[in-house]
Amino acid sequence: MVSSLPTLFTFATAASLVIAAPQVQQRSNTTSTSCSTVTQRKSWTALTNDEKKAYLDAELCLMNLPATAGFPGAQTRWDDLQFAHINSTNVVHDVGGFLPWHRLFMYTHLNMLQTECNYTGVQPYWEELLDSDNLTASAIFDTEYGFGGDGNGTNECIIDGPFANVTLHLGPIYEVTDHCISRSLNSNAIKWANQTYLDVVFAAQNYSAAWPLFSSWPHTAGHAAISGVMLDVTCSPGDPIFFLHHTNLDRLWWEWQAQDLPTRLTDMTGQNVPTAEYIAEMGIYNVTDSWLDYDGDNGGNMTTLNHTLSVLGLVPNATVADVMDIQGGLLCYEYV
Ligand SMILES: *[C@@H]1O[C@H](CO)[C@@H](O)[C@H](O)[C@H]1NC(C)=O
Ligand SMILES: *[C@@H]1O[C@H](CO)[C@@H](O)[C@H](O)[C@H]1NC(C)=O
Ligand SMILES: *[C@@H]1O[C@H](CO)[C@@H](O)[C@H](O)[C@H]1NC(C)=O
Ligand SMILES: *[C@@H]1O[C@H](CO)[C@@H](O)[C@H](O)[C@H]1NC(C)=O
Ligand SMILES: *[C@@H]1O[C@H](CO)[C@@H](O)[C@H](O)[C@H]1NC(C)=O
Ligand SMILES: *[C@@H]1O[C@H](CO)[C@@H](O)[C@H](O)[C@H]1NC(C)=O
Ligand SMILES: *[C@@H]1O[C@H](CO)[C@@H](O)[C@H](O)[C@H]1NC(C)=O
Ligand SMILES: *[C@@H]1O[C@H](CO)[C@@H](O)[C@H](O)[C@H]1NC(C)=O
Ligand SMILES: *[C@@H]1O[C@H](CO)[C@@H](O)[C@H](O)[C@H]1NC(C)=O
Ligand SMILES: *[C@@H]1O[C@H](CO)[C@@H](O)[C@H](O)[C@H]1NC(C)=O
Ligand SMILES: *[C@@H]1O[C@H](CO)[C@@H](O)[C@H](O)[C@H]1NC(C)=O
Ligand SMILES: *[C@@H]1O[C@H](CO)[C@@H](O)[C@H](O)[C@H]1NC(C)=O
Ligand SMILES: [Cu+2]
Repeated sequence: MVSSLPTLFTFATAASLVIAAPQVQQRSNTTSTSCSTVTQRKSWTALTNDEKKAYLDAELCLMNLPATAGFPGAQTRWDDLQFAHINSTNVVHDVGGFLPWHRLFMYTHLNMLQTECNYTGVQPYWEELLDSDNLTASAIFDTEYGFGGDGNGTNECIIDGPFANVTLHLGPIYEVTDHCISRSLNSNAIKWANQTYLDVVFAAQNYSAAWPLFSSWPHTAGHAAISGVMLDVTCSPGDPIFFLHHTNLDRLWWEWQAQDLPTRLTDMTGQNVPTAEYIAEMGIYNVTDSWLDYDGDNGGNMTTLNHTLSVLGLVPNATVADVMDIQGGLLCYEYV
């Protein structure tokens, strides 16, 4: 019934398909003490052309601002942002902190757009479910009000849209090289974002069961469907579609949390180091003891609410507890 998974980004399969209709509860407002101005996050297709243009221009702005963080090889603020992901890859994938860290990373990216590029619009997401039957028809590939289309030619560089001539400086994996944004659209891979797989994810009754499913299916879907830079486990944030994809994944995690908020605002677990198989398959670095000393899990090998989330200072360190509620102390947004 469900197809096998590609190697990259995957490490778990569901034993069985259990179909359940997601039912999102109204959230209680009692936990949100310091969230007063709730900003909206919207589907790309819900933005006006002017709003789309403002977002695309803000991304280009980050790509043109000079690097300031001192990260090796980084030349632009876009590189700085990408480096935070590259350097964290081996502690934020194949681990329980995968979803919380990427939630903080989405916050970091939007914060940079707002504070450094004067962006005042919303964070959009790519509603992949709606494109799961016809990838190439997606509005995100529009050449004027989107991210441009497929790669073309030997290096699969994109050749149209606002990012056609962008030079990335980091990647592949840990290398430092100049290269284009590449893509190689895969209409089969986007099917992992379809309702069949979402039903399995949403049937999971706890975070322990849910996070590997989120990672395997809706997560792999967008990465493998775009492919090229997006399929590079460390460097995928080089393609701006990454942020629409991961905001969508964040939305799905939130909808899952919202099915049982009293429990799921604090439901956290999962290994805090990737499996040796994952590290070997991805070709990423082993996790060092110095990081384990700092991870906040109190010497244990499982992710706790006290687990440290770091984007290397692009925003201050946070804990998993800080990002469990999208309308908690640090975060203040809703999905519409
Ligand atoms: C928050 O909840 C309280 C009771 O639980 C309710 O009286 C109040 O109207 C709610 N406020 C908002 C803004 O929804
Ligand atoms: C992170 O970057 C530093 C250089 O700033 C490097 O020494 C270290 O090996 C990197 N770690 C990982 C896990 O990529
Ligand atoms: C943002 O706005 C400020 C104040 O108007 C301006 O000085 C700055 O150049 C703007 N930044 C960008 C990247 O446009
Ligand atoms: C996908 O959408 C495109 C553009 O709207 C259309 O030309 C094509 O026939 C569609 N393909 C399928 C399989 O529905
Ligand atoms: C690549 O670009 C050439 C020239 O613009 C075009 O003729 C060709 O159809 C493109 N191929 C793909 C796969 O998009
Ligand atoms: C990219 O470069 C080509 C060739 O110089 C040019 O025709 C095109 O307008 C450029 N596109 C963008 C978005 O800058
Ligand atoms: C989702 O995609 C799988 C193939 O990966 C297919 O078997 C299944 O029928 C699709 N589900 C829906 C609802 O289209
Ligand atoms: C989590 O839920 C799954 C079913 O989704 C169940 O099999 C498993 O025992 C539960 N694990 C814990 C730790 O509660
Ligand atoms: C964590 O440590 C416990 C106790 O040593 C062990 O039983 C368990 O398998 C470990 N879990 C992982 C994911 O390494
Ligand atoms: C990671 O550690 C394992 C053994 O613990 C070793 O076999 C492997 O070569 C190491 N990988 C890297 C990339 O250092
Ligand atoms: C929480 O993490 C910090 C380091 O980030 C550590 O010093 C502290 O002991 C941890 N607290 C608990 C209760 O594990
Ligand atoms: C943030 O956390 C990282 C570990 O993830 C640690 O190396 C770093 O020192 C922390 N930064 C601050 C300012 O505490
Ligand atoms: Cu990632």
